[in-house]
Amino acid sequence: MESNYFQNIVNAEYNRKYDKYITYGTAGFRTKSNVLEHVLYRMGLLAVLRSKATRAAIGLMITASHNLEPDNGIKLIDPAGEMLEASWETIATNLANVQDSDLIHVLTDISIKENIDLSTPAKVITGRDSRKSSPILLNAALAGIRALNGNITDLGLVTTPQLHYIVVCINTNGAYGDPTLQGYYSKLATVFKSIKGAEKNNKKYTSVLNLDAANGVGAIAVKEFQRYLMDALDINLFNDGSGSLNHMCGADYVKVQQTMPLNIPSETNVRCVSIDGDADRVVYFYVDENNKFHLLDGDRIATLVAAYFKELLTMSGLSLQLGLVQTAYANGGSTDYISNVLQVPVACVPTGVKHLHKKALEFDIGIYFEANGHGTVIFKDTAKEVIKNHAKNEKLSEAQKTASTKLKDVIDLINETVGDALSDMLLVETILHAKGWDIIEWERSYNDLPNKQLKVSVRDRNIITTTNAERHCLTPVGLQEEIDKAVSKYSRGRSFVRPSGTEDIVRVYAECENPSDVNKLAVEVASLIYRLADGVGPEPS
Ligand code: 16G
Ligand code: MG
Repeated sequence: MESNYFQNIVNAEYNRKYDKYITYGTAGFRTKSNVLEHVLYRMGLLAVLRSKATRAAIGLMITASHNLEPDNGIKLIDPAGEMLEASWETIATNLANVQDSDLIHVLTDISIKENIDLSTPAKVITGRDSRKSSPILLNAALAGIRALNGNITDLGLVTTPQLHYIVVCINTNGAYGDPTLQGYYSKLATVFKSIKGAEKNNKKYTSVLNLDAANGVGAIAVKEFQRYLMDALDINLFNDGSGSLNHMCGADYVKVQQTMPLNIPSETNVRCVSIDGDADRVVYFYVDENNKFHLLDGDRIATLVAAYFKELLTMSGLSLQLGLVQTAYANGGSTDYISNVLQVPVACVPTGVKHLHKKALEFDIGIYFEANGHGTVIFKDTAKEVIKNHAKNEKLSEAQKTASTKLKDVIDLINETVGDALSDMLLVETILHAKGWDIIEWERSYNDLPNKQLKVSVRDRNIITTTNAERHCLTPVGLQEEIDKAVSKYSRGRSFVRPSGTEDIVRVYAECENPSDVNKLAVEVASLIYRLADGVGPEPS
């Protein structure tokens, strides 16, 4: 059957027109949009095979997240809402790079090696962000899916987390939720309103916030949410799609530059939120009376959420295992606070959602967040069952009952399938409201160490290899020793380097106690890379 099955896939329109090697990286393929058409076509083909292999619906999202407008990309979403399984990333890379004449052969090979029953029906759910190049790339993907007779549900303009959500809803036959966008908005907004109750404000908490939607697809989702939330949250929307995507705005810009995004008014102590171009990351920030910028990033959200869950578990009398997962980018201040004050177990894994998600699955309630604002909370099915039954227990005290009901309800506020900027924002708002905190109170829980990130261009970034969750550099030989020497000069100093998975550069992270030293440390380490790893362009200074 194999040779016949693939006979319709030859399509000159989607021949390979670009011969640079392209890799399925941290979050799929991501590069200049004008070289991606054949890749999208091939990923349409692959999505059909993946669907047949897993006998479930697969998601295909066209986005380059926080990258600027000229870029685009694609990620495939596995049946349980997770990132594509690692072994298939290699398959995807291979398929994207083969010559057109080898395509049928490679597809046949995949179907044999993966033992795919080609008569199994296939279903692919597609979505795209708001980039101008996305419709063309979507057509290429749809052509690929159709060439192998896959069934298509195209959701049109959606955030990445909305697509993850709908894939899971479909694959659980609606048990996770109604598999529509209306279902998504309604599930989250309903539970948000019900937990928050009729009181809009509470002590220092007010329901007003300024939201920077990065001029991305998240702006559409925010407008929809506003209809469902009604006046439960007063969102002032900025960068709503009328300006250029991710340009001096959005979660990545705010996190890396540690500055206000374009267009957000500098209103003293007003809670501000930035999401990224596909709305799977969120950070908070504000400016104080001295016009000083304050960032509350993924680490802050993680600690706020961990403290809230710990409190609810203690108050409800449940002994479920709570854990938090971070990456090397987590600020040392947050890690100390989580371990020493909250006393919640904390794990460190390599960058990339798939690593955090996997580790978080080990806990009954696993909270994971990257400092860049990507994260969520996941619950073991058994934990959900325990919480549900506990909330029904008639013997509980009033306080225990309230806490366990809150715990049960808050599960529905969380998009467990992947980090979701808007669901995370609703969770943060719920917690701040419950505590009666403004953003200043929230920031008070611990002090971040001053930190700095730099990029270094080198001839081949893969020269840099790391271990120990990217905290230790293995090659080039000698680099780690030099970094150690540099770090030892600064109180509470820490620095690490790693090749980016999304850009052709090496990233440097540095933190230390004294704000005036952090630049020095970052530049010192960046110069070491430049010298020991064959830097190109100007030396960092
Ligand atoms: C992608 C990852 C994110 C990671 C970032 C690192 C997903 C869905 N997203 O955006 O988790 O933090 O890449 O980028 O996995 P870098 O390798 O360029 O530093
Ligand atoms: Mg994103």
